[in-house]
Formats: sequence, structure tokens, C-alpha cells
Amino acid sequence: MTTTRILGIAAAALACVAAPLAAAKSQTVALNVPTMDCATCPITIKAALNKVPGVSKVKVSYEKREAVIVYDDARATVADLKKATEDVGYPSMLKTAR
Ligand SMILES: [Cu+2]
Repeated sequence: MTTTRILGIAAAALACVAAPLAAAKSQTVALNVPTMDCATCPITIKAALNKVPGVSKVKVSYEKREAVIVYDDARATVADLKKATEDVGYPSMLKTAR
């Protein structure tokens, strides 16, 4: 077996491993966080959500009492996101479509 052939096999094996990762879908979800009561609440909530594995973007609005999260649905679930806000003292619920 030549070196080129071995490298070719290695590259093919790598491609197989990488494919499922590329297939992971990015989801956006909005959570209602009704107990936010001052301008610093969103900072706490944002930090907690950013620590959840798979979360790539967090936007928290105090005015709307809302957190909008972009996450990889292969690594995180809505339940994980809700738990993260609850663990820092802010129970949240999935916002229904308006
Ligand atoms: Cu506050």
C-alpha cells in the first residue's frame, strides 16, 4: 500500500465523521421571562444561557421580558434553555407564535 493510498483512506474516514456535524440544525427560540424586574436581569439571564452547550447567540430584552436564543438542536433542547434561566432564578416558558 502506498502512502498516497493510505492518506486517501484517512481523508475518506474524516469526511464520514464530519458529515453528521454539518447536518446539525440551528434553531431560534423565544422564551418569556416574566420575572425580570430591572435592567440588570437580562445580563444574568444572558450569561446563564450562553453557558449552555450548543447555544451560539442570545438576545435578552428587559422591555419585552423575552430571551431569544439561537442554538444547535443536536446539542441543546428547549428544556435545557428553560432550566438554565430557572437555575439563576428566572423561570421561563416557551413563547407561542404571535
Ligand atoms: Cu434585575
